[in-house]
Amino acid sequence: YVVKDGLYSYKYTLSIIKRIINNVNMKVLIVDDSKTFLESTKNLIEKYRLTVFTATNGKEALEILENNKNIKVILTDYYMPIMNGLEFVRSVRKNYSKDELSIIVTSVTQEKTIASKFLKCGANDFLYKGFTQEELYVRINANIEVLELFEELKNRANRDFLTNLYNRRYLFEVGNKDLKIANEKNQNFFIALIDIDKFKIINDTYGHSVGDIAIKMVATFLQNSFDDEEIVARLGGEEFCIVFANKDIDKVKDKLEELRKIFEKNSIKVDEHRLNFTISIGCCFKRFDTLDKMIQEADNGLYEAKDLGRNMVRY
Ligand code: GH3
Ligand code: MG
Ligand code: MG
Ligand code: MG
Repeated sequence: YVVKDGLYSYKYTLSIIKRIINNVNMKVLIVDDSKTFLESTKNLIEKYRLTVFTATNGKEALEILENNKNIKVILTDYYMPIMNGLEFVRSVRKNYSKDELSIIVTSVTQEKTIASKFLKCGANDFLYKGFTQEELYVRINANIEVLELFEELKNRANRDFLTNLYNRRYLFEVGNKDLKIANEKNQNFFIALIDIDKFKIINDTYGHSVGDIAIKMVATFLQNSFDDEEIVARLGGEEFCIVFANKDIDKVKDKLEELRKIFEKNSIKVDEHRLNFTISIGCCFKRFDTLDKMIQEADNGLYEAKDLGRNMVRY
């Protein structure tokens, strides 16, 4: 697609191919009062395998933005009816920050100060109309690259290095926000702490690196056992926390019991070793004002489970 109309370095070509494969979900919104510009630019960008939305004015564009997830790049005109490009960019930036959405401005204007005006009010890039196909591609590509770097950075801050589950930092930040909402709306909010039983024996018997693989496998299993609505986090060591917002209490209890049984009945295979271990779960089904207090409460349940012989769910 893109690669054939110019000479690109190997690395750049690879990054484009990767993007074409990965970013089927990435969407571009073009805002311009010229229907011919919209049509021709849409065609160009679609060759790049990005989904394109078009709007003929800022108001329409804001509506499209609100109703569609994953719009990552906006290409906007300056002179337009209803609201001009500057007003449009300011409105967009009220709700969408630069780490989630890039704005590229295109205009025929020859005003020397216009690019800086746009950049100051929240645009990322400025292109004079009459740009070549290649320049458009390269600019969009560069802007998407920056968004991907932000994404990578957020992942590194929010995810646990060993398991790629959410880490403690993310759990407390997002969990407390969700808990606040649940308290305001008087909705169910539960947490479960899961700790592997006698994990030290696994480390002592098979070595720390086998232990690490086991922790990773448990993490992946837990992640796949819940849907996107639950927060599945690694609290540390071989201890995990699940947050259930607005869920039915009986269904959660059944689910946790089911999980306990799965570990009881199955073993994990690491290299030539078969590891047999169980898990203990402590829960908190009562809302407190902070996640910290809920975790303490669940930890009491976990302690009881360990005390009473492990391999059980306590609330
Ligand atoms: P209990 O049933 O009481 O939970 O016994 P336990 O042996 O699992 O004890 P505890 O939960 O207190 O300790 C967990 C052990 O897990 C301690 C440590 O050796 C090991 N551990 C903690 N983090 C890691 C890790 O990242 N990798 C590996 N391989 N082991 C870890
Ligand atoms: Mg115009
Ligand atoms: Mg343990
Ligand atoms: Mg532990």
